Amino acid sequence: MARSRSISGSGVWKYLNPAYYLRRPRRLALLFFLFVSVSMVVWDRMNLAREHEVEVIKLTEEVFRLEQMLEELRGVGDGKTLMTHKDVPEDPVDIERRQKVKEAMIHAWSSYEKYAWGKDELQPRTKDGTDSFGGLGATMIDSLDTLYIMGLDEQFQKARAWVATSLDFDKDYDASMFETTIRVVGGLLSTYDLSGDKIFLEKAKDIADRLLPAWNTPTGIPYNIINLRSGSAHNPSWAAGGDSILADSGTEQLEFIALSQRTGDPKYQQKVEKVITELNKNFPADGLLPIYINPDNANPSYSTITFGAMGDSFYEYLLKVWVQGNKTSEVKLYREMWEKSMKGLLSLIKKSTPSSFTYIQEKNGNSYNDKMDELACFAPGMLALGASGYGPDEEKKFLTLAEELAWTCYNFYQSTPTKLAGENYYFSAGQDMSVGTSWNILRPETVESLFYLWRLTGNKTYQEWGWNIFQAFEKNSRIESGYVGLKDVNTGAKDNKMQSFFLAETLKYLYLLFSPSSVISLDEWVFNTEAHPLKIVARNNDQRKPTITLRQRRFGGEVKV
Ligand code: DMJ
Repeated sequence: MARSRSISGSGVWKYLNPAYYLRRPRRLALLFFLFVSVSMVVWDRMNLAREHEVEVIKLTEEVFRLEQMLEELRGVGDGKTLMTHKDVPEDPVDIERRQKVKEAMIHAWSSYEKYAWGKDELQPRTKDGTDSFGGLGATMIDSLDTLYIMGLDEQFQKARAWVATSLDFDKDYDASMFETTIRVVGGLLSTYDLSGDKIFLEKAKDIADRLLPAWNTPTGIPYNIINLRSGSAHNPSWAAGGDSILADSGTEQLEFIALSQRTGDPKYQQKVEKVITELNKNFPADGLLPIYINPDNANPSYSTITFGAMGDSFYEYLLKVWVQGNKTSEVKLYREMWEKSMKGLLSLIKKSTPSSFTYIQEKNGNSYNDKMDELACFAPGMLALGASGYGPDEEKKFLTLAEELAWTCYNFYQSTPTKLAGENYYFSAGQDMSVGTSWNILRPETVESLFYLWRLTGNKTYQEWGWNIFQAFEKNSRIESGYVGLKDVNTGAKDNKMQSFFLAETLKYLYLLFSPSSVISLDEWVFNTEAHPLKIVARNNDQRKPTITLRQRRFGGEVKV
């Protein structure tokens, strides 16, 4: 009795006894119904949670991917794969290398900021600055677009503030109109094209107006030195008989045409185009001009013909004005002159022995000199850029020549103990190449050509060569307070200057060598000789293409596309 009372009496235990339900089928049904309902609710909740989880994971991945893209747009990728606009996954090695180059730029820039703020150039070993260009903040202006392209926003904004408040061109200083044009006018215009910020255009106009009197000569071929305050111009005393230098006189077309396009004032374009029409009057069949030209009668003086110092960028600009002018009939003359010059270049091509390195000789009258400047290493890039304007056979021929010359230039670096190139090389029979002037001042020409060849052929070898050159700079030229040149590439002895073109050109081309081709696309931009990209827009009288309106852009945006 006591036992049965305890079971039947316990309210809980009786519900666990199956017999209880067998005797009460309705309760059994209710219980079954309850069980199914609860199970369904639980299952539903769990499913929902799982779906949410998947959704959250997807969203997190998407956020991560977008963050990566944003980082890349700002130029601060962290080694993760990014799809380019063509949906081609980016090589993680490229991203890593680009990051390393960017870090080099940060080091160069912060050293300049710390020791030489506002000065033309940093002297890293004495930790001070020097005004080698008259106090125009050459490194500051030369660096603006590199900072912008690399997405170094904070540094860019600080430099912009300096330009707005402290950049003053009213200087009683005899400036090189060539250096001032390519670095200052070019740097400011490029930054305007990238950012849409009017302050850069205003400043570019200010300095260009100060340079304009240099073209007031009987022929329009400019004097190469001009006082920024008085406008009084002359040629350097060391140039033959007061002549103008070919490269200095024929390397302003891109910048001044761009300025006319952006201001709507034709006077800049008129001045610089007159130089070319004047030179074309007696342009030789081989398109090669000596480095000294008389500004009074446009006659070339008996002097060296070279694709190196003092000749180089004249030929570069003949091609690039054609590119800048959308390759239309308006600019046909430039292409024609350039093609003539390339015939002349072919006549200077020779092979070394025993290793058959292709090089460009120099010429004086009828005698040839087996010497090539590292400066002439811009030529492979130029040839690659211009090759596509020829028919298929010529295109192939010039592209092949570009690749052969690039190999020679790369070996200018590889052949020295420091793996950095000297300033020029001699080619004696049986001895291939040997360094002449043995300094290296952080020049960009070879990496510039590697950049073009990589962009135009897609051959990764050029990236490898560029990376090796970058590492040699890191090893030999990087010091705690910036980057220095070498007095001698054989010993590694250091000089005391961080050239502004190291930030404007060398590091920019290296960065772009490891960037997707949509970053400063060669279809939309043309680089001036100081590596400042200028947007290709319709020429003023070209009706075929609508004018592209430059507009204010978000920082770092639209540089890529
Ligand atoms: C730069 O100022 C320009 O590239 C110019 O065309 C040649 N010299 C330096 C770099 O070497």
